[in-house]
Amino acid sequence: MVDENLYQGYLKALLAGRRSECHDTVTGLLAAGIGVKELYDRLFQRSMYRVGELWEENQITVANEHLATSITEGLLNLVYPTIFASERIDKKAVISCSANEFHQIGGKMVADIMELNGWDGHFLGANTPIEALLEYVQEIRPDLVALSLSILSNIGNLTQSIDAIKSDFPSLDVLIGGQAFRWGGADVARQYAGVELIPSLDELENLLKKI
Ligand code: B12
Repeated sequence: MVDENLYQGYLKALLAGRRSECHDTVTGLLAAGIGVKELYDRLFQRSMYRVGELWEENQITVANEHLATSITEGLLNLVYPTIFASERIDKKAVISCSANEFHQIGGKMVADIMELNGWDGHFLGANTPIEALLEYVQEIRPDLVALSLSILSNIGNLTQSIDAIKSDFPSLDVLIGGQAFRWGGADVARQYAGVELIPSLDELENLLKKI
């Protein structure tokens, strides 16, 4: 459904800040029945990864990147009617980025996939201090916690969060994921019982279907 032509047109509009054109593309895809994961992976993730490359190569400015990020974050909410229409299954997850982790779009997508599968996805967003995360887990008592990591150098903050969760809530399952693991860190999951590294939204959905 997201063919090359559509993707290239969308990317152009995103980089030029043509918000209404991006909006129309996404509403058109949703009206045509695109799946949430396909929309996320093939349009939003692909275009934001491209934004990152262009930014790294100094072909676009920080302002262009911020604009593309802000447009994408707004468009994510267009899936609300779809994800909240799923039948609820009385399960809760807390999803968060580690302390000092400001990349929040991937974590938001994880929360949305949980909602799509009937879970309540409590998404805390970027840069959540460990104490605040623990307090919220204590209050909500979720069935699992999912943590998102984009910058590998932040892995110390992630392991501190896992240590703290496992110390206060030893039987609580923790999922970890995010693009940081493209560069390393996969051994973290093996150091703990009940911590699993999930490489994609597809794998996440497979796992949710088994719980
Ligand atoms: C937007 C952006 C920012 C924004 C983020 C704002 C926001 N509201 O989120 C801001 C401006 C804050 C930012 C800052 C920085 N950024 Co930045 N950023 C990006 C950019 C362009 C897009 C991020 C994004 O939304 N991607 C799209 C999402 C959908 O992809 P995703 O996060 O990978 O998520 C997917 C999967 O990983 C998965 N997933 C994610 N989390 C989880 C969790 C679980 C449990 C599961 C199952 C799955 C899962 O689900 C998603 C869907 O498949 C990326 C480029 C890129 N490659 O992504 C650079 C990028 C991540 N940033 C980078 C860098 C270097 C930085 C800075 C250090 C720059 C600086 N010098 O200040 C800072 C660090 C700030 C910090 N401490 O966090 C580098 C990282 C390189 C590296 N090797 O670590 C990248 C790759 C850019 C680049 N090419 O150089 N950034």
